[in-house]
Amino acid sequence: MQKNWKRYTVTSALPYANGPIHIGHLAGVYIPADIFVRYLRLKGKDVVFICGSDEHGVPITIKALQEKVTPQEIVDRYHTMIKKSFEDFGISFDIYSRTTSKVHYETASQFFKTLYDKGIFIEKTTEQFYDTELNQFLADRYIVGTCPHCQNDRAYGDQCEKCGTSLNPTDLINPRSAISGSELILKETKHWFLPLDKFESALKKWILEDHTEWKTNVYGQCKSWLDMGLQPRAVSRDLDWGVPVPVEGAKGKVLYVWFDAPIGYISATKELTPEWEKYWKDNETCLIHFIGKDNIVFHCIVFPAMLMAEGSYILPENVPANEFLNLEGDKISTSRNWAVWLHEYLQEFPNKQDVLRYVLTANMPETKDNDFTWKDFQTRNNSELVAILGNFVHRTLILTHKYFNGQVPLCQDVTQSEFEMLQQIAHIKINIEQNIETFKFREALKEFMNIARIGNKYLTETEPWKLAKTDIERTKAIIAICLEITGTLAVLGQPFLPFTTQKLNEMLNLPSISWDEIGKKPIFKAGHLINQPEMLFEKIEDEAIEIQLNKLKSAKQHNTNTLNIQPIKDNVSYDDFSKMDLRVVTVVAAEKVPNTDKLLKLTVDLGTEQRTVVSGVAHCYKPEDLIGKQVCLLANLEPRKIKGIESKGMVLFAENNEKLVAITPLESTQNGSIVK
Ligand code: B3M
Ligand code: ZN
Repeated sequence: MQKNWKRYTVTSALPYANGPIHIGHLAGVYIPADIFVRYLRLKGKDVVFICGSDEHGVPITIKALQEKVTPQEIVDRYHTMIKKSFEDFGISFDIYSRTTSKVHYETASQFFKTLYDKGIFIEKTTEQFYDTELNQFLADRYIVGTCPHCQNDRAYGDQCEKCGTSLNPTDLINPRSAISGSELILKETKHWFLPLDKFESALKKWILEDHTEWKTNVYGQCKSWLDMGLQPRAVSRDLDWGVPVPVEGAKGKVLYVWFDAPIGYISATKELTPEWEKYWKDNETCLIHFIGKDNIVFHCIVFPAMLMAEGSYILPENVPANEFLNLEGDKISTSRNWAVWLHEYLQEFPNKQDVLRYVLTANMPETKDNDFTWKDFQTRNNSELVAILGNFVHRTLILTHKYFNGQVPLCQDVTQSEFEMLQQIAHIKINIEQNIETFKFREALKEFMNIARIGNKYLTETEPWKLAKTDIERTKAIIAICLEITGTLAVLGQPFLPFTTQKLNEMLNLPSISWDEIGKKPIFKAGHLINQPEMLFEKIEDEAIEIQLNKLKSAKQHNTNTLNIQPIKDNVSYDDFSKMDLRVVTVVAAEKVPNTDKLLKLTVDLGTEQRTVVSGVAHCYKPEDLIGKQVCLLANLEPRKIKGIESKGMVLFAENNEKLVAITPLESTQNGSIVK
C-alpha cells in the first residue's frame, strides 16, 4: 500500500450458502475486511466493499438431496440468514449479492466464453467415477474407499484423513459412493481445463518477485505451489446445479464452482454500480481479497490466471489471508456443532456485537491458528472494554456534566507533560494507520486501546474531582484534554467498534469527523454541549459464561452419543487374529513430520529394539503428550514409506469422530509385552 491509489476494491470470500455463519468466519475474513474498509472510508477514500453468497458447488446439492428439497431452497434459506448475520454485526458491505443472480450467470458465462473464444482452454476426455444409482458423476470428496497406504477404509477420493496422504479417486481400493453407498463405474466425460502451467512464469514473477511483501503464510503457500509446478485444472463439472457451460456439446455440464465464485466479485460490483469497470480494470485501483487460508490457492493462483487469460482486468494487490480460529482448544466444526453461531450469540448477548468484534480482533488468527475461549471473552470485556475504555469515557463525561453543565470547558494552557502525552497519542495514531495498512489488526487494536489507557491513567493521576475545589482553571484544562482524548477515541475506534463509537458520537454530539482531521485541530470548541452519558459497556457475569460453556459441553456429549458406530465386521478365526503381533511399547521420542498437518514421527521402544513409526495423530496429540507413554503397537504390519520415512508397524488409536485416542495399558508393563 505504498502507492497512492485512486480507489479501492475490497472483497471478502463469498461464504457457501449451505450453513449459518460462526465466529471463525468473522475473525478470519469479515472483521479484518470491515476494519480495513471502514478505515479507508474514514480517510475519505473511494472504496467498494464486495461480498455475496457462494451458491453453487456439490455440497449444496448433497444437502438438498439429504433434505429432499431443491438446491435453490437451500441457498435461499442460508443466503437470507447469512446476510442478516453480517448486517447484525455491522459488516458494512456496499453490496451483498449472490451467485444465483441473473447478472452473475451472464457475467460468469461471458467470462468463460471469452476464454473459450481466445482458445485458452484445453478440452480433454477422461474417465471418471459415476454413481449408477444417483445417475451422476461424483466429486472426489464423495468417493470413499480403502487407502492404499494405511488401509483406512474410509479414505476420501482426494485425501486420506488418517495418514494425511493426498489421493486421486482411482488410487482408492474398492471405491464406492459416499452418498448412495453403491459401487462406481468409470465413465468417459469431456471437460475444459485451464492450463495453469502456461501462466506459471507470469505468476512466479508477479508473486515471488513483485509481491514479497505479502504475508508469510500466503507467500509461502504460493511459493510451494509454484515450486511444485502447475498443472492444467478442470473448470467444468458434470452437475445439474451451477452456471451452464456456455458452449456447444456441454449439456449437463456446469462451471466448476471455483471458476464461477470469484467472478461473483465482479458480478456483484456490476450490480452495485454502472461504473464497475473502473473498480476492476484501472491500474490505479487497488484490489484486495480478504480470505481464509484454505482459499489461498484459488485467489493467488487460479483466479489471477483467469484474469490474466481474460486480459482486461487488474490483479489483486494483496491477499491478506488469515489462519483458522479454534474454539476452546478444538477445531470449529459444523457437523459436531462445535461453534458459536452468530445468530445464537445475538440472542444471548443482545447489543453486544462490539464485544465479540473486539475479542475476535484481539485474537485474530493473523499469523497462526488461534483460540477463542469464553473465559477470555469475559476477561477482555470486563477488564479491557469496561475497566479501561468504558471507564475512562464515562468518568470524563460525568465530570463534564458535574462541573461544567455538560459544556466543554476552555483549556487555557497545557503543561509540558500534557503536551508530551498528546504527542504520544498523535504517534499512536500513526501506528494504528501503519498497522491497518499492513493488515496487522490485532496490533492496531492494541494501539487504539493504549489511547484509552493513557487517558485513564491521566485522569487517575490528575484527580480533577479533587482539584475542582481549589483550582478550577486546571480542572477545566484537564477535562478539556480528556474530552479531546474521548473524541479521538470516538473517531479512531470506528473501524473496530462501530456500534459503540456511534453511540459515543451521539453522546458527544459530534459532527462526522474524518480520520485525518484528528490531531490537526481540536475536536471541540469551548462551550460545545454534550449529551447525557450512558454506559458503553457492562460487566459480563460468570453465570452468562457458564451457560455458554455448558452448551458446548452438551454439544460434546451429544457428539459422543451420536458417534458414528460402525457395524461389527465379519468373524475371523483365532488363527487370523493371532497372525497379528501386538505389543506394548513406550514412545521414547516424537516429532512432527515437516510440511504435514497430521503426521508424527514416533520412536518406540519394544524392549529388544527401537523403531520408527509414523502416525497420523498430530491433530490430536502434541509430540510431548506422547513421549514417555506406553501404547499398543501392531508390530508386524508390513513396513511402508510415508513422506520418505520408513514406518515399521502401527500404533493403535481409538477413533471418536475426528478425534483419535491412544490405547494405553491400565498399568505400566514391560516393553515388548504381547497383547492378546
Ligand atoms: N465459498 C469457500 C469458503 O467459504 C468459498 C469462497 C469463495 S470466494 C470466491 O471457504
Ligand atoms: Zn491412509
